[in-house]
Amino acid sequence: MKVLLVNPITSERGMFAATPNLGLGYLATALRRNGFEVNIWDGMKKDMTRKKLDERLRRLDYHAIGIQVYTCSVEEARQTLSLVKSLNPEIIRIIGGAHVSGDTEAAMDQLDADFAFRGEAELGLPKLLKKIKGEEECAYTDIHHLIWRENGGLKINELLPIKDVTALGLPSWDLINPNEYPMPLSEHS
Ligand code: B12
Repeated sequence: MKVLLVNPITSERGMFAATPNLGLGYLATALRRNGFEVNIWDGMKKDMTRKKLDERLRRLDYHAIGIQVYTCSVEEARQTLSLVKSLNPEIIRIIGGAHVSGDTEAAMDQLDADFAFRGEAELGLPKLLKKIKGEEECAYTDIHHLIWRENGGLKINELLPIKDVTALGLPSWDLINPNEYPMPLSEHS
C-alpha cells in the first residue's frame, strides 16, 4: 500500500521560515517500518505551487493520503480532500497535525476526512492502515490516538503517552531533505 503525506501550500509566495517537516518525516519512518511505501509533498519546500500540488494529487499513485492541518491551512486541506475524493473516492483520507490536535471536533466538522489522529500518530497510523489492509485484527478503540466517525457522531480515543520515543527512530531525511527547503529569511521578504 502506498501512502502520500501532504502539507498543503498556503502561500504561492513561499511559506514562512521554512524548516524540514519533522512531523511528516517521523510518520514516514513509522510507515516504512511497517512495510508501506511513502512519499511526502511538503508545501514548505522551494518553488511549490498549488498547481504542482494538484498535478501531484492527479497522479493517483497512492492508496491513502495523510494531510497535515494547521488552523491557517484548513481551507487548503479542504480543497485537497475534496479533489482527492473526486479523483478516486476509494482513497483513504486521513488528517492530523496541530489543528486536529487542538480542536478535534471543529476539524472533523470542517473537513470531510475518513479518519483523524490527535497528537502523535507514529503508533496509530500504521496500525490503522494495516487493519484496513486486513493485516491486523484490532478494534478502532485499540488504535493509539485515532478519531473516527460512527453512527453520525465522533469517536475519540484517549491521549496516552508513548513510553519509548527513542524506539520510534529518526525522521526519513531522504523525504524531507533540508536542501529542498528555502533558507529562512534569505529567500522570503
Ligand atoms: C517547529 C515548528 C515550526 C517550524 C516547522 C514546521 C513544520 N512544517 O514542520 C516552522 C518554523 C517552519 C513553523 C511554521 C509554522 N508554524 Co509552527 N511550530 C513548530 C513547533 C514549535 C514544533 C512542531 C514540531 O516540529 N513538532 C514535532 C513534530 C514531530 O510533531 P508534529 O509536527 O506536531 O507532528 C506530529 C503530530 O502532530 C502528528 N501529525 C502531524 N501531521 C500529521 C498528518 C497526519 C496525516 C497525521 C495522521 C498525523 C500528523 O503526527 C506527527 C508525529 O507524531 C510547534 C509547537 C509545538 N510545540 O508543537 C509550532 C506550531 C505547530 N506552529 C504553529 C504555527 C501557527 C505555524 C505557522 C502557521 C506560522 C506562520 N504564521 O506561518 C507556520 C505553518 C507551517 C506549515 N504550514 O507547514 C502553531 C500551530 C497552531 C495551529 N492551531 O495550527 C504551533 C502549535 C505553535 C503555536 N502554539 O502557535 N513551525
